[in-house]
Amino acid sequence: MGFFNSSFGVLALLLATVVLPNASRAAVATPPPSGDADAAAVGIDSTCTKPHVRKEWRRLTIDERKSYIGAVKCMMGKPGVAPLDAVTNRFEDFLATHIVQALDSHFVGVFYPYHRFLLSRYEQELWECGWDRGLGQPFWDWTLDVERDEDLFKSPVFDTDTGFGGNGGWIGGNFTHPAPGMIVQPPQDVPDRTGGGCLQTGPFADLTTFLGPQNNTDKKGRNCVRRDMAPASLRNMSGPARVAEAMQLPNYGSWERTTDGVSLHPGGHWGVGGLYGSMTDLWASPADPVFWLHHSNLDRAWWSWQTRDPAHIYDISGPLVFFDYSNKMAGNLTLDSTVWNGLGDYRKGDDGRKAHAHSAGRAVLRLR
Ligand SMILES: [Cu+2]
Repeated sequence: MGFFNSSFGVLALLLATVVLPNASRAAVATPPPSGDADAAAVGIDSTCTKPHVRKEWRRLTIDERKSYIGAVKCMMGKPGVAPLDAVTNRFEDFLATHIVQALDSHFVGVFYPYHRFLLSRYEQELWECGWDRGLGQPFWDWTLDVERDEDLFKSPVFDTDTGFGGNGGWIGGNFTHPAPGMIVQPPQDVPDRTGGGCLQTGPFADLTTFLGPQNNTDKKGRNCVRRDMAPASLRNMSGPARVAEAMQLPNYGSWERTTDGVSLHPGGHWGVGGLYGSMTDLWASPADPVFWLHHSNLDRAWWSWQTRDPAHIYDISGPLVFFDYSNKMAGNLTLDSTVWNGLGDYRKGDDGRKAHAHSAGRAVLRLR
């Protein structure tokens, strides 16, 4: 089955549908006749002869893994451009963007295109920081780490030397009775959680930020990145059975609603973030660098679903307003909708251009 075996070598499609409809449609050929071949083979963008190859983390060489981690650290050492005191580096520009736009980009139709675009911008920053331009943003295939509970803790993705470090230390409490001072992130309990403390191991041990928790963008105290791994949650929401089911969903509307809210997307977030962890934070989850591997796999899943059926390639729908799946408050996303990443606020009616003005011509993530 192609979803697991294909290398997902493709950014060709990246901006092909919703993200930059006018600029890219000219380069877009007829949708592919069938199957899950890669973009070059199906003629999505015939101008892309050397697609960047996104690989599963454990398919990278050890040197490549270290190089990727070095590129993330490089971003953490570069000045940020977001006009917020709490942003102290380039890595945090992306975190700030995700916080400010969280309620415009989750449980809405634009969820997938928004994150595809953000991921692409992050990927370009990695290249600026020395990451191999032949390689794209690596992904974490959740299905490789769910057979037994211990698989998650032993995953090369969470290696303390050549991965993103392990779990946080144990902190008690539950959804209704959290430990003093702890913020519960998901809307329900996560009984299989195993940690909750600050990230203590690996290349990002003791990582902190002023941004978050949740929608905080003020420069108050620093918070640590927390992990609260929940192996059963990962298995139940993002395991092979859920992926197989998701691939059968008939249209973008059902794909988006199911995988964004119920299965694949929350699975990867809760599997690492549990009850207290950063990854379960709807706003500030990109504080944990492993966010980008999770979302790269989610983007790969979307691509796999898109290329399964010619009718899927340009299929787009879903609410314009947070969780408005019955379209009571606003309409549906279309291929002509604008997608942008920046610090402007969709909810105040800012369009992409105003977002640029809003951040004084220094949009955190510029449309190109
Ligand atoms: Cu997100």
